[in-house]
Amino acid sequence: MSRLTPQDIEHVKAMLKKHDEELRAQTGTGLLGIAAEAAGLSESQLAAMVAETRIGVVPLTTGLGIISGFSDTVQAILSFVGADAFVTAATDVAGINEAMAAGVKQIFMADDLTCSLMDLQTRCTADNGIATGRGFGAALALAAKDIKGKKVVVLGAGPVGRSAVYFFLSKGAEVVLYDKNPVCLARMKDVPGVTLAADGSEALAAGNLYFEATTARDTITMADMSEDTIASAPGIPLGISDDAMKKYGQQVIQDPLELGVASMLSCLLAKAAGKALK
Ligand code: 2YJ
Repeated sequence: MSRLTPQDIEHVKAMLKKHDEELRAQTGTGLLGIAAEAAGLSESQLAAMVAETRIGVVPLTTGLGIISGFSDTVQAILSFVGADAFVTAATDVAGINEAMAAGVKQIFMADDLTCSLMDLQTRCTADNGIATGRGFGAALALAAKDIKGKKVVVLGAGPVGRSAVYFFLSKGAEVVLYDKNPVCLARMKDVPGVTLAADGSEALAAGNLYFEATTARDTITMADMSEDTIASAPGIPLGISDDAMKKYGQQVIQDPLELGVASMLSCLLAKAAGKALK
């Protein structure tokens, strides 16, 4: 699992509107619409739910400590999609107390292992890894118009990759999966609709819809891309090589935090409303 650096997220706040427009050009809908798709909601259903939120974002100093700009950026993303969100002045337990005193309905917190959005009334939670898989999966499905019956190549069988695999299967796609860790890969061997590849090249040769959820660089290079390729790439650092990005960047859906946080919100609100995520 990668830890975000302040550099990864320094431009996110200022570029939210532009990123939303880029996503719209790539997928036909913006951050809110993609998040809605990730949670099986319509955009208007999600907008109505989001309008009822009151979210405290609590910075945590534990472990490796505060990531400069992290909580502010999370708050900006939540506000951008219509939520009522604020960052507590205090950190850690005092921050939770502050949020409770302010009457929050949801709390967002992240330490070195877990990034979670919690609903206080229903006790539902949304995990960043699972939501990120669904958010970037939804973006790829929307960009490809319909993925039913199509092959989707997934690189990386960690929490994000696995969540995307189940999302793609729920949409009727076939999945070709590769992870360099044989133990992670073997865990998925009996999942119907999933074919395990022997290596990255074999996986990438199987289709032109890519989901890159590894923590390695250059897993997808120029030779793997063409005019027909669409890649959704939540992995940090970005797995698409620099030259491939230069030529095919418009076909790559990518951001460090926006789709993940927006999808945490949609997945949480869907679960809190009693909707099972397929
Ligand atoms: O509050 C803060 O500023 C920090 N405690 C934020 C830490 C953010 N955590 C991470 O980046 C971890 N790698 C966990 C992310 C889980 C993603 N699935």
